[in-house]
Amino acid sequence: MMLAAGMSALVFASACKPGKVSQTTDTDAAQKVYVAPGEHDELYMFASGGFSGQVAAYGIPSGRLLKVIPVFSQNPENGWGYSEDTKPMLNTSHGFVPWDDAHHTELSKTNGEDDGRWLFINGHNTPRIARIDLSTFKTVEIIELPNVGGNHASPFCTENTEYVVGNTRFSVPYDGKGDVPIETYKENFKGAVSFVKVDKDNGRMNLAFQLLVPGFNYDLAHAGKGPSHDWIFFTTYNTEQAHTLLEVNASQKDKDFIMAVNWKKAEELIAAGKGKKQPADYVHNVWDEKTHKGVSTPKNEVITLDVTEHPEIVYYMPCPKSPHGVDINPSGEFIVASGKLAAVIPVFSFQKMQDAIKNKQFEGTIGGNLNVLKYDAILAGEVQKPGLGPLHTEFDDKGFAYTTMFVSSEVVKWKVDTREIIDRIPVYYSPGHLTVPGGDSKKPYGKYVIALNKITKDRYLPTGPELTQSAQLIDISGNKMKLLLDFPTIGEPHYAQTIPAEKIVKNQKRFYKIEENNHPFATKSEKDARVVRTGNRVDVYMTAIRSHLAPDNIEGIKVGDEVYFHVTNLEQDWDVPHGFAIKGANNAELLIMPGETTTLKWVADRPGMFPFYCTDFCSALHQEMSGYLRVSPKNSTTALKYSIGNSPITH
Ligand code: RUQ
Ligand code: CUA
Repeated sequence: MMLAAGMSALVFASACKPGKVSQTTDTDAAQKVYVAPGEHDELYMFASGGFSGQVAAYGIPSGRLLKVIPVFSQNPENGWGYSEDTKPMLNTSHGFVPWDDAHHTELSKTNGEDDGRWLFINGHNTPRIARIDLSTFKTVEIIELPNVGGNHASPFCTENTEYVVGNTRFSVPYDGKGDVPIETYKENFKGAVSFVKVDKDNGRMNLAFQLLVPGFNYDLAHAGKGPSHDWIFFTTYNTEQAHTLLEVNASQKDKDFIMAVNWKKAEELIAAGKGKKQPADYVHNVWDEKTHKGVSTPKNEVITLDVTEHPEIVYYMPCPKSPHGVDINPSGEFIVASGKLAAVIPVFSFQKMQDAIKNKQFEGTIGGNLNVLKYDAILAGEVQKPGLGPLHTEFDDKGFAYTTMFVSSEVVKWKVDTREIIDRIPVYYSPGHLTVPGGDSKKPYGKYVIALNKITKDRYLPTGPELTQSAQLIDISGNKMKLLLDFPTIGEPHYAQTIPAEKIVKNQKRFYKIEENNHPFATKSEKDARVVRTGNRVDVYMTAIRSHLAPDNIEGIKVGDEVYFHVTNLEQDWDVPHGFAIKGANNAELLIMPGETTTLKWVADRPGMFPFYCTDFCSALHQEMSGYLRVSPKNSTTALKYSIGNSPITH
């Protein structure tokens, strides 16, 4: 019955679209979000694009979109996933996968604080974790995760980014064991928690080990900090272990669990050789900033540890009902779970949880021998009547928590110590995640909360059957929350993290040093520009500098030739990319950063004259930055020839 009520409330929220709702906006809201021309925003917000597979960077408080960073997607704007150099970044054990469902952005942390070095994001559908370098705003690494179906509880990092962690949303039989009847779910389907080690100097990721865990749906995660440093917490749902009509069958029980994992102990067990090597196919793609190329390396083994053999590293904390988000407050003492079908927000005490483990206050077991802690023994208190459909919580610098209510469309402010509700504000509509700057860290910056709304209905000009999704900026500097601004977002922002701009700005890379360019086809000076034929492969070593491409006349290309344009941007100055495009190119253009070399493959498909040109308006003579390539029939005797100006290029 409880279930039916919860379900219909969820359905109601998205089916019934109310008209204009009266609202209060702060009277000087415009001033608070106005960033005068030439001025910079105070914060960056990095939001996932959901099914766009991308990340978008916005300035806050203005809400201005600064950049879209392709991650698991191809992007014609800069050739990501189209150029020969970037294609390996989208390689997987399933081949080239140029799309994913990217949910959770996670800033790297040092001592529990956002350090502005890297941004991690999950690929949910074809399980992967990506790392973006925030000095270049570029995806520099993607690692695939084996044994996982739906990498949703991911990527969350431990207090010093020792690991980024991911867990499976859809439990599955482990790789290679999947050809079994679906109705054998209970015996054959399992979860796997991936611990990806992050090198503290260069960020390099490495799948260190996987914990094999019971076959539930693992939804979200957050690592502890301070006293809870050694632990990471995952929400579960479908602990009923249903495999069909989950909408009903996965909501039978009054309580699901938070799975608490002592990752420090797990790490020790692995170091002591307790793990088992298992065959597993996955790939690891790394961008090399010196060669300006991605390299994809297949892997075939993972170290696993079955937690049922080491029950001291995993405890289950009962939690009402189908919890979604799990969030740890800045001090690391309180663990907040948001049961999307629950009427309260339970707040657990880490200290009480440790005591309960010591005093063996258990109320059952899972998987034979994993202990379930007693709810009452570990609870600090409940936030009563918070609203409908609590999903996610973030924290400010003053001891308050902010929770989104998906069904009742509001953000609720409550006091962490006392669980008392302080304020609530409607948002339009159905918020999923929210972000407070530094809001999942040890030292929140506070000042704003940004609600990420799933449904906007009447808030914006219509755009066909699909309306934009949006963010709402709310001032939390006072006692009462005040709505300041609506701004549309790209794709579906699931999670976003927000960080003071100064932490990012100081690390910005302005250009790549040409003398450090180790691209195998780099051309470091115009006099080295050339065209080399090897059978039907033609390599064009081309340079770009304001305002010409060299060579700019090429003849002797024949139908069927595979032509590789390796374009080196010789500029050594900030913000002077050049572009490259040629007629009939069936991938994309290139956008080449200063000092970088990038390769475009193009096949000559017919005789004729093919103009090529720079696609980025780089100078007053940008329109002059162009050339011609002549294609002759396959059997023609046209000699290979290339030049710029009146004389051929000589070496
Ligand atoms: S999840 S709200 Cu990945 Cu909460 Cu989207
Ligand atoms: Cu180079 Cu336009």
